[in-house]
Amino acid sequence: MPTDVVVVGAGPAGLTLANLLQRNGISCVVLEARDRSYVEERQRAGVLDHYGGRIFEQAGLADQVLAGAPLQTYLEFRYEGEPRLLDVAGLSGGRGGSIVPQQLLVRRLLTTFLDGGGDLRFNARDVELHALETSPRVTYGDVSLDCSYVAGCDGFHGVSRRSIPEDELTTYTFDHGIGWYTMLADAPPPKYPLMAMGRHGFAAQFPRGPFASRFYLQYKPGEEDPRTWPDEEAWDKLRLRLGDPALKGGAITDREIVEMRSFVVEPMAYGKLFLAGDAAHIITPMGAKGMNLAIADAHVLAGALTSAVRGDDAALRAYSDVCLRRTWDYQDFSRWFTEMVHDIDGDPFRRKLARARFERLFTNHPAAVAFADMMAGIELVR
Ligand code: RFL
Repeated sequence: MPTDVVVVGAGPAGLTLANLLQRNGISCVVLEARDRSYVEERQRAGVLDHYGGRIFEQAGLADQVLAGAPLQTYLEFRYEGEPRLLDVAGLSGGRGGSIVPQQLLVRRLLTTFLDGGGDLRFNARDVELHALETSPRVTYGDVSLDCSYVAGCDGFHGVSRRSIPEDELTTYTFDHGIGWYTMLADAPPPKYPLMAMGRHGFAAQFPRGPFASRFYLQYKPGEEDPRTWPDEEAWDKLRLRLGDPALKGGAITDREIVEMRSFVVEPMAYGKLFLAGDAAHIITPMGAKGMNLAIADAHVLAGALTSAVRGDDAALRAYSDVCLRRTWDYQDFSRWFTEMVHDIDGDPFRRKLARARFERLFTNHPAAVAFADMMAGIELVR
């Protein structure tokens, strides 16, 4: 039996889409290259923005997805160790985000989809997409699936974007010249997400459950290699940059190097293939928009596919333009935020600009409201 939609990838984009399609009565099969435990345990983002939360609420999935999630109220900044609290929820008229670690969101969406009778196939290796311009077919191993549409939700390294002829796409990339060394550690979480800046560089500490924190340290790619830093050196850097000499080092359970790059591909569609999430764009983690953008794409795509299956493909034709608007708004916000909190090349002029930008958040109400509005997420009615 042909299915309406084959969804490639079971990350935040693919699982949001699959659940929304299921709710709308549209048949779909989800193909995931990895096994269930890998997908459920991959730690990345930590905050579902207000708009993302509303998507699940409107779909009647709030209980399944948001249950018990603490609200994000304040952000704490420290400039050269000096603390400042920004009431992001208050400034956005109560539109704070929720603390939902990505692996918890994925686990909950997976369970909801499967409990609803969803068809999700793990370990689907070597997925290939065929006849995307006419009658799409998706194959893996010796399985072949006919479908009306394919949703490419398989992340930056997936097969979907690569299945589009290169000359059909325009690619935009930007290297921010900033590296992050991140460590997940058994260390009491801060009361609020904490970001520190100053002449020693950026550092951050974000809550990851009741007993753990994820720490971030800026480094200069090509000049420094944090993998050579002994743990005590990393803890010392954190104490200095966070202005917290009493910070206790705990067991480090995960380390990662992230070089900040941005990427956008246009259009986010080719024939009957539609890209969503990291398959179409990568954004720096500043502003916490990557996962939220993936969910927002999936929301728009679910509505458009549902209408198309029912005979009206106008929204599907507009899908790429609609999602790219938000993508570029978030890229702009993320770059703006990145420049504000990082010490870029030790450049004194940039330091002054970053300081002015930061101070404006605490002295100019419209500027603070604009910041909080982007943190809450953009509702796309324009
Ligand atoms: P994902 O999560 O990469 O999921 C893609 C899924 O597709 C599968 N796959 C395939 N399946 C079948 N066939 C193939 N050929 C396949 N190739 C891949 C993969 O196994 C996977 O299960 O993409 P998606 O759904 O678009 O979601 C995007 C988000 O994961 C991503 O934007 C965020 O994690 C980015 N991000 C953050 N976002 C935030 O909103 N807030 C944050 O605080 C935040 N912090 C982060 C981050 C990303 C990070 N890294 C590691 C890139 C922190 C880090 C360190």
